[in-house]
Parts: sequence; C-alpha cells; structure tokens
Amino acid sequence: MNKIATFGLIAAMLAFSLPVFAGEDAPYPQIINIDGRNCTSLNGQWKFLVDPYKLGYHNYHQVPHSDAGSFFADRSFDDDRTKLIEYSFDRAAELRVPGDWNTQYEKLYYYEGNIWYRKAFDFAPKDGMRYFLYFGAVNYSAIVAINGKRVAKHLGGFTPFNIEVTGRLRDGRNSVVVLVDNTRQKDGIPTDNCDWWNYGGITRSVKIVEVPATFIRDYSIQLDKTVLGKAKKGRKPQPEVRRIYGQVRLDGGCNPVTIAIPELGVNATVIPDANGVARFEAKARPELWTPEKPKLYDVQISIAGDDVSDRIGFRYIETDGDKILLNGKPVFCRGISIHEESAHNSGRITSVDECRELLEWAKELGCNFVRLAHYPHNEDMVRLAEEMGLMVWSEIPAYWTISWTNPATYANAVNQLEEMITRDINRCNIVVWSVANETPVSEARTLFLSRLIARARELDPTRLVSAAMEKTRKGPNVFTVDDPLLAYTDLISFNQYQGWYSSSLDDCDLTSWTFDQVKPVFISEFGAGALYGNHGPVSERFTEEYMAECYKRNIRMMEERMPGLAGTTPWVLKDFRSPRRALTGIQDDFNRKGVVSDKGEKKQAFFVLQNWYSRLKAK
Ligand code: GCB
Repeated sequence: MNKIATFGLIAAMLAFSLPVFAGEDAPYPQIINIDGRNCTSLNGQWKFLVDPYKLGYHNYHQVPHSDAGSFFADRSFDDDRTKLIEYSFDRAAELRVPGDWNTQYEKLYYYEGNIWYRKAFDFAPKDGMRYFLYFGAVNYSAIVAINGKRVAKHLGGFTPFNIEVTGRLRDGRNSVVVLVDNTRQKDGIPTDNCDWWNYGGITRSVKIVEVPATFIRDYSIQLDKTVLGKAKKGRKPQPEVRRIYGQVRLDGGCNPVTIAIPELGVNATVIPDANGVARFEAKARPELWTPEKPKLYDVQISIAGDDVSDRIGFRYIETDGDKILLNGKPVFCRGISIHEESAHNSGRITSVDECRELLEWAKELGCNFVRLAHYPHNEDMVRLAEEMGLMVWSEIPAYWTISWTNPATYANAVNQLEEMITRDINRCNIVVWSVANETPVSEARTLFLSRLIARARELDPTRLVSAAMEKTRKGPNVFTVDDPLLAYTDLISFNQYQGWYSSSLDDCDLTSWTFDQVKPVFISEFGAGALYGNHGPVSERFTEEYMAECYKRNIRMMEERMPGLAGTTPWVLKDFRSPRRALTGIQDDFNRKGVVSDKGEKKQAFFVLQNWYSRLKAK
C-alpha cells in the first residue's frame, strides 16, 4: 500500500473509531456540601428502559444517533403514531432513585449493561441564578441529557458530579435522561474482576442545585498542629491556642469572603485572589475531635448573595515511628471493614438510617475506626461516622489487576481520587486516603500508584496516605511486607488471611512477622467465612466455630508476634453479595466473612472481636 493510501486508511479508521464527544464532555468542577445548598430533589420514581444492545444510542451499524434520533430526545410512540418511534418512557416501568436496579426487579438481579433513566418534572428557573444538575453517584458510566441535549459524561460509580444546566432548564416541564452503563470494563477503575456485586444504576441522590451568579464552590478548613499558646491552668481549663487555616473557592467572581466559627470567636473576612480563591487563617482554641468526644463546630462561609454552613471538627493525624498519633497521642485503630450494602436487602444503601445501622454495629464491636471499602461510600456514611466518633479509611476502587499502563485508566483513577478528596476534605474523621487494594507488584503499577499518592498529598497534605498491600514470605513461617510502594505510604498496611486462605488454622500459631521499615503496621483485612447458624467442629470450614477460632488465633498472633501493630480492620462487618461466591447452601451469592450475617444476625466471631476490642480499650 502506498503512503497516501496508508494515511487515508489510518485517517478513516480514526474517524470511525473516535467516540462522539459532542455533548459528552466532563462535568463541571464539583460543588461541595450539596446538602447545605438550595436544592430541588429529583429523587423518587424514574422511568426506565433496558437496552442491552444500546439501540437508543446508535443504529444497527453502530453509528451513534444524533441527540434528536436517540433516546436522549425523550420522544414517544404516542406523540405521533404515524411516525416510527420505537420507544416511550411514558409507557415504561419505574425504578427508584436513589437505588441500584439489581435489587428492585428480579429480572435485573444479574443485569450488567445499559439502562436508560428518565425523569420528567416541572421547574421554574429564576432569572440571574445558576443551576447545576447533581448526581451523588451513578454506577458506572453516565451520559446525561437535559431537555433532549446531551450535556456531560461521567465515569466512576462512587463519586459525585455536577453539570451546569443554567439556560437549559425550561419554565414548565423538563426532562432529564441518563444512559447508565454498568458493563464491567477491563480498563476501568475497578477493572472487570472484583469481589463485590456490580450494582448498577443511579445509586445516590439527584438534585438541582440553585446558586447565584457568584457562589461558594468549595472550601477546606483545617487545623495546624502547631500550638501557639499553652492552655492556662485556671478554674476552667481551656484548650491550647492553635491555628485554623483554609481556603474558599468562589465561582463566577471575587467577592470578599467571611468565615465565621461563632463558638470559637472566629470571624475573618478575606479578599480572594484573581482566581476566586480566598485564603485565611485564625487563632482559636478548638476542643479537638476524638472518637470519645467527636466535637464538631458550626462553620459559616458567606459572600454577598451566597452562604453555606457546615459542621467541622478539628484534629490532627500523623505518624511517629511505628505509632499513629491522633492529636499527638498514640491511638490504636480498633476497626472493621464495611461494604456499602444495606442491612435489609443487601442492595446499595440509600438512606442515613441504613448507614446508622451498620455504624451502630461497628460501635457495638467497640470500634473507633472503619475502613469504608472498596470505593468512596456515600457522604452520609462519612458524616455520620464523624458524628459517632469513628475514624475513617476511605479508598478508590483501584482493586487487583488494573490496566497500569493505560493513560486513560490513570486519568480515570486520578479523577476518582480527586472527586473523593474534594467531597470529603472537611471531614475530620477521615484519617487515611487509600489508593489501592491488593494490587500485583510491578514497575508500572508502582509508578501508577505512587503518582496517585503524590496527587493525594498535593491535594491534602494533612492526612495519611496508604494502600492495602500484600504480605510476602521471608522464611518458612516468617512473613513481611516488602512492596516497593512502602517507600510512598505512611503505613505498612496489608491484608493477610492466615487461617483462611492459608492451609489451616494452625498457620496462625506458627506465623511470625518482621518488618524492615519503621512505620505503623495496619492489618487492613483478616478474617474467615461462616454461615450464620452453621455449627460444627472447629476444623470445619464455614462453621461459626471455625470462624471464631480463626479470629482468636489471629488476635493472638497479632498481639504476640506482630511488631508495630497500630490498627486493624477485619474483613468484614456484614455478609455482602458477590458473584465470586458459588457454594450453594452456604454462600448463595454472599461472601460470608461478615461478623454479622446478611440478615443482621451476629456470628460468634462478632463477640470474639468485641471482647478483644474491649480489652484494648481498657488498656
Ligand atoms: C480480599 C479483598 C476483599 C475480599 C476478601 C475475601 O483480600 O480485599 O475485597 O472480599 O479478600 O473475602 O476474599
């Protein structure tokens, strides 16, 4: 083939293989603290159409339709029956939003693919105001259209996004159509293989946010650990004087910003720079947030025409040798890992009450810490944990075998990391950002993850950053962690399943640990599986007795032969759905490592862990 022909062929291939990006741009930068804004909820019943072949998106030759020719147009067969319109949202069944689709209809239990959602609603936009369409999370990809026009595309199933729709909302009836696709992606975050249910749908709230032309988009308010003035021993002892600092980012202008924390006597007005970023600092005597006394302060941020309130706590977190220090004092993280699954139907959590049920079990166990695995949980979960005195490990779903060399995969991972940190930057209970779970060591993977860690530190230098790594064998019964990622993490955090994925319970008694680095050791997972009510000899797998014994022996091993242990988050609070669990009569689509069953029953292991945590607490 001559050069011109080759060029022509490549150009033609490119032209046809490029996705249609018109109207499928990235969303607008995230507006934080949505519940503190003036919002109209679009939660409730949405019409839906299941579309495994994506016929509403492209034609039979897979050429994408225009907006008008696609389901985004929200037309209907009944509009004009002389025309061939082979769909109608009005005739369709309904799905609840927020909610996964898998637990709403039996026929959607295993479904992975495309589903169209449509919400029709009346609205009256006000002159001079700006409007954003906000989604708490959509798993996995979402293409959003408003009144027939595509406006944005978002990837990643566990973080919020918002789209500016100023000028696109009509006075009267409006339509929002979302094409949701939860097809697992080899190059996605997560990849196409994981150990949890791939719940699809608009799984978190949808709202229209109304803000003035210039508004407060995001802010971060933190505590500097430096003590500026000692507490005076008086009749009423006062906390030490410290520095509270932060920044507020405006959108659309540079009005003066006032930050007030009335209970601390803070009231600062600052002028933003040309980019609308106002930096401030103030001296104050905050009572520090602790799990025992999770003190939060009312914070008001205002500019002419806009104000936002939040409840913010002040604490600092750091490491010193092999210790984790909370407010300068060593703390042992008595944790548990949690999947964001409801205690009732094992679907995605959609209410604060469902978050509370899980977190109350964690409190009953004696926890001061939760690992919110394996993706950012909903904002209510984090806020409630903060009120209840639970420190949090928050992570992105860079799990197992990610496509480490694919730049698009990296862009997706870093975007999910940024969205997670932006949303929760003010939650003082979050003490660890985690960038990955059990990823196979290679140069490309370590480069990928170390870049994520660097980005997390750049966005937030105040918290610890880590990843759930894996153990390596050093001698016959001696284990260590020698992952090169340790050079970048604050913790030696790893998952280990002695007594379960190893050959027998006795392994726990034989195993000892040694670490070359001096950093806090954190067991991000250990555990065993049992079906609640299944009793038998200690040696029999999936009995409560085996599971309880595995906990006992792991606890003994950690207490006696785990130098530098600073915390643990056993796997896992509640049995959760997973397609990797095929043992009929025992697993039935559930990972049975919950210390609580999927029906809320406490297994023997719950009490073993509770007992250990109460001993640790008493120390
Ligand atoms: C792990 C994973 C977790 C699994 C768990 C298990 O190491 O991090 O996601 O669910 O093991 O039960 O195998």
